Amino acid sequence: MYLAGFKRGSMKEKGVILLIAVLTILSACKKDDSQDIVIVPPRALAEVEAENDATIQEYLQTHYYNYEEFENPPADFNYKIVLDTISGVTKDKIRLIDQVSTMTIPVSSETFNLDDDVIVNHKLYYLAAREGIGESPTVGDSTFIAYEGQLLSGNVFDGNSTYTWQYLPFFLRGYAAGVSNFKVGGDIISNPDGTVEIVGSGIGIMFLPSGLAYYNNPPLGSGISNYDPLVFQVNTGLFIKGTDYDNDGIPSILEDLNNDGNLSNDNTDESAELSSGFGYVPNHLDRDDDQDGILTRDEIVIDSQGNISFPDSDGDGTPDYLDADS
Ligand SMILES: [Ca+2]
Ligand SMILES: [Ca+2]
Ligand SMILES: [Ca+2]
Ligand SMILES: [Ca+2]
Repeated sequence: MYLAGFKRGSMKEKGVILLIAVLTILSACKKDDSQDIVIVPPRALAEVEAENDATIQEYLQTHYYNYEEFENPPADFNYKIVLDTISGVTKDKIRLIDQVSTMTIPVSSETFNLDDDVIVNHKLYYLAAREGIGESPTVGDSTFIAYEGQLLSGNVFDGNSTYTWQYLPFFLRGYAAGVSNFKVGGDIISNPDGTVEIVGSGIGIMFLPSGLAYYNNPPLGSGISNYDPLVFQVNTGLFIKGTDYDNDGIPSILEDLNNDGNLSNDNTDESAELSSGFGYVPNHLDRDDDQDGILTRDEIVIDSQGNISFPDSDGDGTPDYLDADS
């Protein structure tokens, strides 16, 4: 699975994360050993974004999907979104560009180690072919989902047709954002062959510019080239509302302190972690968010209704769980 940077599992120790970071660095080094090292700096974010957006728009203007099958499903319909070119006999089909919704996501050039320090708005295009009957996950939730990733050329590079749990912050930023637009289903039906179906699950598709995907660093051997826009089709089955991945009492989405939809850039104790050799553990994975030796769970109050409050003992405006000196 190329999508995953991490696998779901118990990731309670900071050491595990550090180990993953080390392994990632090791594998990055290995890649370079086998060839002459030519370091090509990433292209400017604004330039790539404009180019990707034009490419995606052109695709959306010239393609349609099998919306008629979704409107009047044949008995044996598999509820897969099929994309095709508009031409000849299909010239009257409704273009994707007239059916998609968009969301705008600011991306910092820092994300790709560019030092021009700019924020570039990226457009993500999405469409629900079948609206789910449930609620929508946030970008901080675990979702039970089936997906398929393809390039605009139609080449499929990744996918899983059965539902698996994905903790969205571990996946591509654009993918998590796209999924958060879709609704999940309801009851679970177990099939004799061990697979499950979710009644009324959501079925949707999204088109991501590379700045919300792999940019200049696609997985080796994936068939994805640098700066390729990606298309993901998803079937959203279930999600865990208020997922609290580090189990510190605070739902992951509330650990996105700067509220930018990216959970990996909120790390209250970053300087303490780096100086103590712990590595970088963002708040949504950190059980002691201020590194003061008192677990976050013991620095917040959760009442019998599940409401969370954040005491600020020294009244300095920083709640105790984010305050290393109180
Ligand atoms: Ca954030
Ligand atoms: Ca931390
Ligand atoms: Ca935390
Ligand atoms: Ca504290």
